[in-house]
Amino acid sequence: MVLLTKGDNVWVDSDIGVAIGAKVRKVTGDKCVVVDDTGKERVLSHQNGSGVSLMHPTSVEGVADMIRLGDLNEAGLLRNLQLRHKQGHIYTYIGSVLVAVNPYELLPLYTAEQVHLYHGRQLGELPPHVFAIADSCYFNMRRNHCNQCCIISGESGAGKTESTKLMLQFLAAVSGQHSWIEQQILEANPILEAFGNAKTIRNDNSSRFGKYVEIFFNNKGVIEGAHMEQYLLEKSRVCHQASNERNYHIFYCLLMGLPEEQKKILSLGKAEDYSYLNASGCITCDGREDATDYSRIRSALKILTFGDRDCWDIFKLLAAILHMGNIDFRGSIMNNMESSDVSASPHFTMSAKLLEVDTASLDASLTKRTFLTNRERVCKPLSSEQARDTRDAFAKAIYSKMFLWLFEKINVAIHKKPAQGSTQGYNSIGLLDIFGFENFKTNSFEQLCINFANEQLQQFFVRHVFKLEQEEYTREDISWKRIIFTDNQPTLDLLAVKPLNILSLIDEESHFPKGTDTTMLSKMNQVHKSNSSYIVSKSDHDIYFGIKHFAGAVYYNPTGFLEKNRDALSPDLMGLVQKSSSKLLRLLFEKDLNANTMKQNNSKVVITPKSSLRQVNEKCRGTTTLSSQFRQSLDSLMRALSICEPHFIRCFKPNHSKAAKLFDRELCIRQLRDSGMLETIRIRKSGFPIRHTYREFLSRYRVLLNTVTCDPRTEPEEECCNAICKAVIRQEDDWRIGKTKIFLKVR
Ligand code: AOV
Ligand code: MG
Repeated sequence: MVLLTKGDNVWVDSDIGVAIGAKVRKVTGDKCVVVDDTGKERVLSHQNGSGVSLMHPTSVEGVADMIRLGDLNEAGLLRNLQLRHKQGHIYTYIGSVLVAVNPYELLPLYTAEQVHLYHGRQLGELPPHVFAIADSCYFNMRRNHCNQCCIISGESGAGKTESTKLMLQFLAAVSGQHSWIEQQILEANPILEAFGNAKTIRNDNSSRFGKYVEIFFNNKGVIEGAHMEQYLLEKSRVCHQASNERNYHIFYCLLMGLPEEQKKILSLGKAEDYSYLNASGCITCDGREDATDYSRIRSALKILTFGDRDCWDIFKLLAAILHMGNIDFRGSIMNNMESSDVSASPHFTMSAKLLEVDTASLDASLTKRTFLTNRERVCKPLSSEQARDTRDAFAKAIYSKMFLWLFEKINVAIHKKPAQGSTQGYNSIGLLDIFGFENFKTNSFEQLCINFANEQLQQFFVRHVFKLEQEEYTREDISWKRIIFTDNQPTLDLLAVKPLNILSLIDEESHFPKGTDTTMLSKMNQVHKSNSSYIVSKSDHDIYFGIKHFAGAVYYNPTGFLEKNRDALSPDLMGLVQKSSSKLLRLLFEKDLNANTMKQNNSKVVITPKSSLRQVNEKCRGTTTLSSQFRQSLDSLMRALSICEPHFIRCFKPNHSKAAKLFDRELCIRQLRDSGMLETIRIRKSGFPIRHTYREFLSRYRVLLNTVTCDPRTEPEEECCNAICKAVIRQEDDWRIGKTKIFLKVR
């Protein structure tokens, strides 16, 4: 045991496998009493004191930039975050990466004075803050005339969406015009959150879609417009929620906020009345005022050019979805085949009325399904279970298409094309707030897509921080300590790059008429059994497969994968939509309807009762699957990000109870590990993050050059740079002269 005296700060072993800080209280003989950071008293002796070491002074008080930590290990990072969290400092830097720990309470950090304070300051000049990152984006954009992006990551409930809103608030404030367009951009949020966020067990306001917001600035640094991209709304939530979770906020807001007379017209009652809302055992959400939110959403809709008529049409469809959820079916046997009938109910009649279709057509399209093959059209009755699935598929489709339409309409409102010929000088700042890594008890197709997106972002981060950095040092031929880092490329290869990768296998099987979830699984097992990122199903009866993600292994249940990926409505429902008098409903399905008509015209239609259900062909569904759409939009996102100067915010969730001032060490160490923070810090510390070409450097720091020793008119630029560094920077190790650039360390 190291020799200790009273008052020493030390590291001692803890039960979660990472050392914890402690203070020496008493030393008697070979025994030593310490109190650890959790307030627990321990007695150390020679027997159990082997893991004890003295704490570096930087860890005692904590540092604002963790690059400065002397104890550069997990314990050091963890204690630093914990200490700062306790002191009310939720923000900490790792070089230029911001770590934000969710405070779960309102802090007085986001006032107009704070905006003013952080505007125009260098990163690190003031205490770490999300505004400092926003200002850094703004400053770099204006100085370098280069688009910026900020990638905000972290697990569910860590604070990504709140950080995004704060960034936006800051940018709107420094843009300084208080213009209509700025207000519109800010007001888009309440709408998107109402329709795209829900209470989950992890987060009372969980975003169930990803978004990338790009804000356009003119050459005076004033906001001119914005564009938003959305990724993969979780549509299953419209029909089912896990226990204690809620459907999308908008449903509850509608039921609580809509004036009585309008509710009457839509025949709406209480949330408890609807099976799409009452099955999860959770109707209200602490801290949310659904009625107040309703007015907030109404006014936001107005600001974003949704007229009263638009709103009424939206509400009608939302009401239709709720009524549809209450439609039930009775099973029966018809011609030796399972079939079903709609049970008569006011909900059924109301659904038809709100969808503006006649009851007979609605009935038929929910209880029968037509299959088009190349030669014929076959109409099969559906069992009551299949009819329920069809009903749910319709409700989900209406909702998700409505969400897309809202997005598009908002984009039209906030997008202002730069005036002709003035595109020069326009730059943008993009903010990415995407769903975090997910690993639930049961993981399905949605989790696979979400985790795939997170792998891509992790790779982007890894590439930016590690790979590109190392490559540049090699290219510039400068010496430095090589860092071993975890590269998640093998997992990405398995998911989407290698031939017969997981996503393409899923896609292929979705197009294959005879494909089922089981055939898909057995192909995956067969092709990837020896891939070290793949976890093969344990036996032929085991239905799970696993993927080793950068943030841990996830086991997926492939049941429903193909159905979800095909993402197609029956031709009967498409026909129903086509016949509807509701303009909005037809508009939502416009693209699908066009595609569908083309298909119908191409097929000769013959009805033979013998045709099997199996004879489904992909021509009757859309040819683009959900996963390929998602991949395309992610690809274009990655391309967009790759031409920006990136900034990173890593959000941390301090505890699972949404409580202020509570820091769960075990939860936080996992997040530190998953996000590769220790490696980030190591590379930042050993690397040279500031770099300039010789010319840039000279033009900036020429004043520091003692022209007696080195004259830029006669000496090469390289020599002059070196001379400046020698004169100004004391430590030899703090700069490097590369082949074309000069590299500097941060201190
Ligand atoms: P997420 O976006 O990362 O989760 P949110 O941004 O929705 O998480 O944050 C969750 C909740 O934490 C918020 O509703 C706030 O109550 C609280 N919170 C977060 N950041 C702050 C802050 N800076 N100040 C005060 N409270 C905060 V998800 O979207 O579930 O992955 O899908
Ligand atoms: Mg969110």
